[in-house]
Amino acid sequence: MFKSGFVTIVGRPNVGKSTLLNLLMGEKLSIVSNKPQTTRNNIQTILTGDNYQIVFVDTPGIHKPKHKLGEYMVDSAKNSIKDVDLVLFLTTPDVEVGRGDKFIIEQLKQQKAPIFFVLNKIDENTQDRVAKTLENYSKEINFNEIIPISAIKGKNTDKLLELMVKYIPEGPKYYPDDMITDVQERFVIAEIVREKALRNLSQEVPHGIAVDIIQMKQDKSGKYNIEVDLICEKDSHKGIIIGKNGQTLKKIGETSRYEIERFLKNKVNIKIWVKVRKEWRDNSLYLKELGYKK
Ligand SMILES: Nc1nc2c(ncn2[C@@H]2O[C@H](COP(=O)(O)OP(=O)(O)OP(=O)(O)O)[C@@H](O)[C@H]2O)c(=O)[nH]1
Ligand SMILES: [Mg+2]
Repeated sequence: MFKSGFVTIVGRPNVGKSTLLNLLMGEKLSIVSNKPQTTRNNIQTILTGDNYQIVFVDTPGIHKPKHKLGEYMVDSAKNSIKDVDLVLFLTTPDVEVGRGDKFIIEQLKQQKAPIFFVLNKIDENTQDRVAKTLENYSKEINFNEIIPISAIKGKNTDKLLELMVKYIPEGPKYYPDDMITDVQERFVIAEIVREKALRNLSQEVPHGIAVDIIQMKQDKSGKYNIEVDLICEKDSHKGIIIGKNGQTLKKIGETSRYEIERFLKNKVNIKIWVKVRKEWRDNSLYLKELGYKK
């Protein structure tokens, strides 16, 4: 019997949704950083086994939006729980159920699919804390399964996969075996640059950053010439991104190039232009242009 289904991963920002997705896929497809609100779009990936195919949806962290971009992100995540076969609700050991998670649980109560309570980051928490969190969350809603994991260490994630296969229905293979994602090459490249920017910048700047690919050409030798706009919100941020003697921008460029080369399996030349667009996160037209569509 072949089984297939859509499985969405939801939770607050920074709980490790994208880390878990990458681990399950065995490949990095969704960017990860230690800053909340890293993922901005629903990212669909496809895991095909001998007797199953799971279509995962990684989603932006659900939070209280402060601008139109945030609204788009939260709407994307909320919409992902409609019409799926299984929901993975991810959180971390916090003992008390916070307001953010209470809000998500309210959303989960309004849908019919089975829900797994996946408690991540058990590697950095005591057993006692894990146990108390499990107990408190279980009072809020009836979960079909409760699975403590560490996405970074790959702890208990085999068990999680096994349970997912158990819960998804009998169904067809939706996608060919070799297809692992529905996102475009250009999207992956823009995301890699955004990740490197997030990782090389301090707290204040990253949230207001976007990446727009303005050119991508391959020469005869196969080498890619890529030009991107790195968009920020303030002149002062532009200075921070460029850094002293251009050091920060150089580092963003080098680390991006390295990873894009691995992704494209070809040599890459990358030019990054830093641009300021005041309050772009509240500009509908501009959000559309960047692919954050309503
Ligand atoms: N210690 C520990 N850290 C983890 C684990 N899983 C993820 N992290 C870290 O948590 C941070 C956030 O991880 P992400 O995967 O980007 O989290 P996310 O839920 O996708 O975040 P958003 O996209 O912002 O909603 C990163 O610094 C990860 O390295 C884990 O199992 N243990
Ligand atoms: Mg993420």
